[in-house]
Parts: sequence; C-alpha cells; structure tokens
Amino acid sequence: MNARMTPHDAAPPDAGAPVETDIAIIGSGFAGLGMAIRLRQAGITDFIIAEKADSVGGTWRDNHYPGCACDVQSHVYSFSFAPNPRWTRMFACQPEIRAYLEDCTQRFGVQRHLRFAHELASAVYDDTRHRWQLTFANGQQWSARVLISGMGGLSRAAMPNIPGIETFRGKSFHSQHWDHGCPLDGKRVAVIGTGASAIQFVPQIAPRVAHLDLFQRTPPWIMPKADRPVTPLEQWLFRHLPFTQKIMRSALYCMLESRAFGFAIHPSLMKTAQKVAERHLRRQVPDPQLRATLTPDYTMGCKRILISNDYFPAVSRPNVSVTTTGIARIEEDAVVTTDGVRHPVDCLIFGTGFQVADPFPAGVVRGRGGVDIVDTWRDGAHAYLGTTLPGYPNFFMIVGPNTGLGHNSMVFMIESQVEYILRALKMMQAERTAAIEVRPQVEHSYNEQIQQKLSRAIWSTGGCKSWYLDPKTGKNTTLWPGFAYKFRRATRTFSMADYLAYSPVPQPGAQPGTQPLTQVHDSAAATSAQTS
Ligand code: N01
Repeated sequence: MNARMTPHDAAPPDAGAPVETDIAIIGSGFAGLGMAIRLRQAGITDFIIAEKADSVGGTWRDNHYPGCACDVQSHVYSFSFAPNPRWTRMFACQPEIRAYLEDCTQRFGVQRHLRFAHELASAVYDDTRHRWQLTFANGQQWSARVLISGMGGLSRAAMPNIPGIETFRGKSFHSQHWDHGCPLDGKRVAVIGTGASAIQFVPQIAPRVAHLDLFQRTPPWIMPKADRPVTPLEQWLFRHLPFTQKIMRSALYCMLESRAFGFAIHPSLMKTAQKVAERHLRRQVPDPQLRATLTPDYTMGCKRILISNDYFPAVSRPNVSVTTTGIARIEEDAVVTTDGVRHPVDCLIFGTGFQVADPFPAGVVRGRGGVDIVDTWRDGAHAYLGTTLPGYPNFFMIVGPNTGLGHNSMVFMIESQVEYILRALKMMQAERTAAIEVRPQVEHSYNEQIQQKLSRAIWSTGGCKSWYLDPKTGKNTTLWPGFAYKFRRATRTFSMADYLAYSPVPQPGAQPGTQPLTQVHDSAAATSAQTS
C-alpha cells in the first residue's frame, strides 16, 4: 500500500463527536513520523496523527522545486532505526527522501494512525478537563491528553513585503509552492533570493529560460558539494552487511560534528573553510566583477553555509544577470530596482525562505487560561530543551526553539527529542501522572544559558543578518549552540524533578478524566528516566 495513494482508507471513519485520543501528533514529516514509529515500537498505540495534506513527508513533500535535494548526506539524514541501503546518491534528491518517508510509514505500520486533510486550526488546553481540545480546518474536533507538535520550523513560506507585489500579472510562486505547469522555457524569469533553495533551482532553470534576473540581497558562502552516486558495491554492502552502513553513518556524523568547532567554539577556525569557499568561487567564476558581486562580506558560518557545484556556473551564463540593487517595487510586468531600472519579467519566483521566528500562527496554540503561544513568545521563542514550555501542560514540540543545526543532521536532533518525549510519557505512565508542566525556573535558567552562549557565537557576531535571529529582538531563537551530541546528552535523561506533576484526585463515582488534578508532591516527582 502506498502512503501517498491511499490517504483515507486506513483511517476508521470519524464520527461527528469529538475524537478522543490519548496522544495527538500534528504533522507527518521526519518529526511526526519519527515520533509515531517510536511510540509504536514502545507499545503505545493510542495516538493519531493529524496531517494537513493528503500524504506524508512534511518539508520533503511540500518542497518539490527542480533540483530540490538535501544538503546533508543521506546516510546520516535518515532515521537511525531505519537505514536505507538503497540511497542512490550521497545527497539524495527530494523524490527519494519523500519515498523513504513513505516507505517508513508502511514499514512501521503508521498509516492506520494517520488522518489526512486535517489542518490544525486551534489547539486549546482545557484547564477543567486537563486535555487539549483540537479543532481542524475541516471541522473535525479531537480531545487529547498529550499534544505533540511535529509541525516543523520551515513550513510556512515567507513572502517579501515589496510594494506592488499584488499587481504582477504574470505567473508568480514561492519555491515551496513550485508551479510545474508554469512554462519557463524561453521566458524572462526573475528570482528573488539566493538562499539554500534558490541555489538549487537556479542551475536547473537557467539553461531553459530566455533571461534570468537574479535579485541578490546578500550573497551566501558556498562550498563544493562532495556528491557522487552510491556505487552498486556500496549498496550491496549496505544491504548484506548492515554494519558497513553504520560505519558510514558514524563517519559522516563525526565529520559533520567537527564543523561545530568553527561555529561555536572558535570562529577563527572558519577562516580555513572560508579559504576553500573563496577558491571554489575563483575556480568557477572567471569574471572578477561577478566574483566580487558573489563574495560575501560577513564571516562564513554567520548564515547557513551552502554547498553547490552548479550554482556559480549557472550564474556565470550569459543569459543570467545578478542584480544587487534593492527592489523598489513590482509592476504588472516588471521588477523595478531603486535605481529606476525596469527589469521586464514574465514569471516571478520567490526563493525568499520561511517564517521561522513565529513557528505557530496567532491563535493556533493556546495553553492554560487561553494564553496564545505567540504572546508567550513575544520576546522571542523559547522552550526547555526546545520541547516543553511552562503554561502548556502535556505539550511537546519537536524541532522547537533552539534545536536547529547549521552543521549536522536535523534528524539526529529530532530523534533526541523523540526519545526524550517517549521517556516522559513512559514515566508519566509509570507514576500515574496525568499532566506535567516544565517548571518556569528550570526553563528560564536553561534559556539564559543558551542565550549566553549564543550571544558570543558566530551567528550573532559574524556581521550578518539571518533568519536564525528573531527580527524583533535579535535573539537567536532557532539554533542549538554547539555540538549535536551535547543536545543528545541533555535529552538522554528525563527528570521529573524539572516538572510540575499533576495526578487525579480520587473521587468516588467520577468518570476517568473528569476528576480534578492536584500537584504531586516534589519528592514524589524527583525521579528520572534514563535511556533504555
Ligand atoms: O530561504 P533563506 P531558503 N528582498 O531564508 C532573500 C532549509 N533548506 O528557502 O540573505 C530580497 O535561506 C534572502 O536574502 P538575505 C535550510 O535550513 C534546506 O533558501 O536575507 N531578498 C535570502 O537570500 C535553509 O537555510 C535544504 O539578505 C529577500 C533568500 O531570500 C532554509 O531551508 C534545502 C527578501 C531566502 O533564503 C531556508 O532556505 C533548501 C526581500 N524582501 C532549504 N526576503 C536542505 O537541503 C528574503 N530575501 C536540507
């Protein structure tokens, strides 16, 4: 059975009444699926996954622009518990990663838990029932004891606020909503943005279009991409001697992890890497003027370091021009720059990234007393271990604040959080705890430490403006400040002492779930669960 073809057949029909579930997971990308698989492996099956679309895959379903591929090696950008011996390249392309996630969905029996076309409209914590009341855009309602967000940090497209944008008469779309029906061959195309997405699709479309105007605000640092096909011999070894793939994964992990020295420990180490990037640029761009245009003026690592072997050759083509003058406005058939030059355009593509600083839209997640998470995060997003937040009992985030990485695989971080949540759930079950809520002081001092480290790190001191930093406060609310293994270590133990724990007050004749909760005494809560 294919997870993409059969969105509804595995799901029992929902009745009109609110669906009761112990655990609700939102999203079926790496985070949601990883959580679901590990829950099943732990024997926990009372959960449902709400997915807004009609198939699984998250970012690897939504982003399907030409050239879309992972910029982390696939042997390490995949679940540790589901190695894939069939990767065809070191850096797999989007269709292969999407197929991998669909395969995991089938292989681990997750499809029966999926409810497609369920876009979360609101999740409100009901203080009386101690449950999350979920409402979906399709009108469905769920009630869940535990809410786990796997909604991802890079799921909401960011459109630039350029005057006249709505007057454009040609085709226009964001890279995340690529319009494959839009004819680009022989057309005048404008691309706004030169980030990780644009440097992948520009080389794909440049040879097809009549002219490509690339509007660059900040040039990225770009390193050579050590990509190659995975040989049949390697695939054979991975299939028949699985430890060989484990060795490959570990070696890649260590190699990527070593890059944290430059990011977080000693930014001067970035100079060596910067020299490699400068040589890459010199080799691929013979024109000194274009080279100057493409050379960043900030320290490497301040923004995400990109990798590509075909971007510089693409922008060196005679039919491509790189414009660095700011955009004044968009007219019905042109982009007009601040120097008054009109750039006539048939099709406009926005490679302008994602709304990262505000992971949840206003009104969607509301905790105790109906407090909107957007208000809780008015001074920048924060959470304990990027996972839990005071005032939001039994709410767990995967890829929450300060869990992003610029140097290693996000799947490693996702798995760390998944295991942490699993331990929390097991301990709650063992101690008959109905609800937990991270202690405000624990969360506060954790974030103080994180922010202290981040304020000294290259992302804040490297002389650039990036989406890692909250535009309102300048705080880095997205990245984990250092080695990924340290996050794994921090999440390896779940300590109930970090949490306020609540248990039902026994009341004769009361239905389960309707008794009032009372806070469990501290000493009873001071236990911890270690990695199993
Ligand atoms: O977005 P971005 P992306 N006028 O934010 C420019 C992940 N990803 O979609 O740098 C003019 O990096 C903006 O300019 P500036 C990865 O984590 C992963 O490319 O802000 N320009 C920038 O050039 C990545 O980091 C993979 O000055 C405007 C660009 O638009 C993240 O997704 C692959 C503008 C946005 O770049 C986002 O990448 C692809 C304006 N008003 C993506 N507004 C993997 O392989 C924005 N820009 C794992």
